[in-house]
Amino acid sequence: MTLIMGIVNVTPDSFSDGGRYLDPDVAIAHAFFLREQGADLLDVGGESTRPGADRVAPRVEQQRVLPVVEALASEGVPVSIDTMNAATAVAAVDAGACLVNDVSGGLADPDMLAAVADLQVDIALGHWRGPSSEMYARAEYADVGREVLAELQERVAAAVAAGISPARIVVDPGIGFGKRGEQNWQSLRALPALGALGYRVLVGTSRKRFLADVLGDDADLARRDLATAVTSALAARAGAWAVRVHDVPTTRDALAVARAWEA
Ligand code: PMM
Repeated sequence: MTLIMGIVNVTPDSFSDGGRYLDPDVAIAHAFFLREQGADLLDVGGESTRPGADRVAPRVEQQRVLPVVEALASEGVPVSIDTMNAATAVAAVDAGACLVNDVSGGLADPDMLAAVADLQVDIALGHWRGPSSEMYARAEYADVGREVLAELQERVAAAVAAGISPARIVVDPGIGFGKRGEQNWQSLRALPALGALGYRVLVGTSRKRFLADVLGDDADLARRDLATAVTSALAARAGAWAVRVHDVPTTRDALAVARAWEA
């Protein structure tokens, strides 16, 4: 059964919800709300990765996320920490996080993979070709599906070489990261092949730009959430272990209906 990872962005500038949950109490309340709505785990992040975003100092990132991680973990809620910084991963796991979600696949911080090996927690490795400020400049592919797979396999090999057990590894095609419009659909078509590598697969399409390319620029959040539910259900059918979403109920219902079809 595909899990739902609810998104808790404690940032001033994430593209669809930036600034709404910067106050830790508001973020915590929102996280518990997502949990009640059916999120299996919550992904807490303090640095926006939206295209063009600037990096945030790890100290600031930690001030944002640690109170939220602690409040959720102390109530027994499974938490993942969305970070590219090893120091933040270490502090968040110390505060109770059980999964490190690194969209850069360990590339942004050379200390990340060794740190996670020491922590003995799960790690999600995203497909990534460079920081948000320059990621579209690197969106050149001959065969995007094949290249995403090959580059993720390199990140898995680096993680295993750093001492991370293969059973702890999750891979993510990095939808929207260094990929334009159609390249995202090609990456999603490669999900069965990605799953065949033998690792759990995480997919994050929620509210992303490539959905608006299909729906039209005037599509509001509700329409993007519906599109997210459809892509998440299709990702589930393609074998995804978890889908990362902002709006839990639409995707929860879509997954339930898709599961009924499968049964
Ligand atoms: N996308 C964003 C942030 N973190 N993590 C994973 N594993 N996969 C993703 O696709 C992903 C992520 C960007 O989206 P947001 O700014 O709406 O959180």
